[in-house]
Amino acid sequence: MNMKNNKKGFTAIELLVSLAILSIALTSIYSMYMSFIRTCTKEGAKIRVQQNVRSGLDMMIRDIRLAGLDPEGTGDFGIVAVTPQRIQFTADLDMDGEVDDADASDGIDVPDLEHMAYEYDGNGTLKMFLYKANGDPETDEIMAENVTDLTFIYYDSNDDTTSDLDAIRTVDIRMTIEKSAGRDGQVSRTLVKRVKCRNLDYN
Ligand SMILES: [Ca+2]
Ligand SMILES: [Ca+2]
Repeated sequence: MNMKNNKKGFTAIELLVSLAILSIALTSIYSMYMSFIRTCTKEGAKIRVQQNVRSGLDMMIRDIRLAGLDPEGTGDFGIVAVTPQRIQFTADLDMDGEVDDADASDGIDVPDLEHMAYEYDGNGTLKMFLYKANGDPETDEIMAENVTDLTFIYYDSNDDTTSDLDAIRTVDIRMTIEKSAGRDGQVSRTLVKRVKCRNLDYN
């Protein structure tokens, strides 16, 4: 009987000790887990910011590459206006032979992107503007931030710089982006992208 009681007592203490150890273990696993989640979230946010910048710039390059797309041969599509900080152009993305009227109220879809501009505001932000078929502005969207410099340079078919809208065939995009380098603060990176606007050959 005594033996049995002792054994029971020992088991109870053992149980308490086990519970204590388990709760310490769980607490430390939980705190490790939470710190893991926090790190993931922070890294994820950083990656998302970088991806956003990259996808904004990739989108701009893709859009400029399509400038003047005119599969119906209407002659109504091409470069509309250029400055070193801004390029405005049209492209018949839905291939119906018309510059479609942008309507941002039902979301941005392909026909809304037929008359657009990219502009660097000289103050960190690259924006995309969408226009109505008649040239009235419809909406604008921030495509990249932390841009410290952005210049468009326009070339003709002989690779000479030009500001003649009909002569432009290639656009160089020179941009400097500021990136966070952790403890070291900000670092600048300059990229040059050459965009051949093949559709402009046919206009
Ligand atoms: Ca169209
Ligand atoms: Ca729309």
